[in-house]
Amino acid sequence: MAQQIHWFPGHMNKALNEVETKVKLVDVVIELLDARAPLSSINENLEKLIQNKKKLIVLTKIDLADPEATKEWINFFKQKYDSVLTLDLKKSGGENILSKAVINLGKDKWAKEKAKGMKPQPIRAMIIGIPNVGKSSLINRIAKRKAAGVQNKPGFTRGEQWIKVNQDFLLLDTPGILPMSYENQKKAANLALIGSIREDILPNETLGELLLAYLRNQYPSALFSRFGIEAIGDRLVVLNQISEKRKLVDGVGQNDLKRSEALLLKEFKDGLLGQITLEKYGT
Ligand SMILES: Nc1nc2c(ncn2[C@@H]2O[C@H](COP(=O)(O)OP(=O)(O)OP(=O)(O)O)[C@@H](O)[C@H]2O)c(=O)[nH]1
Ligand SMILES: [Mg+2]
Repeated sequence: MAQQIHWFPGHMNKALNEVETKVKLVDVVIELLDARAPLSSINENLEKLIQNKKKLIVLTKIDLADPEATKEWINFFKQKYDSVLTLDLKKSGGENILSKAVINLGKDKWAKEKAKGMKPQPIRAMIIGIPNVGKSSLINRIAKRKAAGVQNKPGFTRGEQWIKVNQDFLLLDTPGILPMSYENQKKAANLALIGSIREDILPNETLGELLLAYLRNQYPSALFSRFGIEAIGDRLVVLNQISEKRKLVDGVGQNDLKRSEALLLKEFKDGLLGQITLEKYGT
């Protein structure tokens, strides 16, 4: 790759410390992963911080992901984590499923409290995830429905706001944001393609090249149907066809392949190429 991606350990440590402080307040950590690139959107450093917490994995943006690939990811994560579910945050209705899953994970805690003769306390949870994965959308959905329940609970760290989802479930109203480490170039590229890290961190040309190579290999039908391409040849053949179909020419009337590549990237990001998953289980 033409350009190395740099990341900043100091920045990462600061963010992890912040998350670590918040994690201490909760029983359940809800980690959001983008269904289009779930492994790339996992933060491995986080695992160390939340060892003794229950973890609920939520795959977001399933409306944009390949449904077959999502099924396989669900099976994979079920073996690894306490609980897994998918949410399309563009639609309502997922909130109850989330609430049930969180309460289920808190049952051990209730058993312990009962054994000590205590009244079972609500399960406290927080949402974490990389930029753009849907943290605020999920919190807003829950908070809007429960606007009256947003409150400052005494006994918790001052300044922390809790959303009373129901009598058994309190959600911290600020999510933990995890910056990514860019050590792994493939992961960084996936994160740029799903909009979680800035595109200019990678040379645009490289991103476009990676996307096109992947689509030619895994989703040729998306290229056929979106751009009316007749044959999937090599990269230049495809870019030339996109230029022709979309009438992208430069000043001297030649096919503008750079603009074709930029268009491909943009339309992928806007979900116009259909449901596409960038990393498949087992590959
Ligand atoms: N198609 C689709 N878009 C979604 C979904 N969830 C969130 N989005 C969109 O993704 C973008 C980011 O969502 P946010 O909820 O702001 O994500 P966030 O994790 O809070 O992002 P940061 O605050 O930047 O870390 C928004 O444009 C949302 O509308 C989903 O399930 N499907
Ligand atoms: Mg947000």
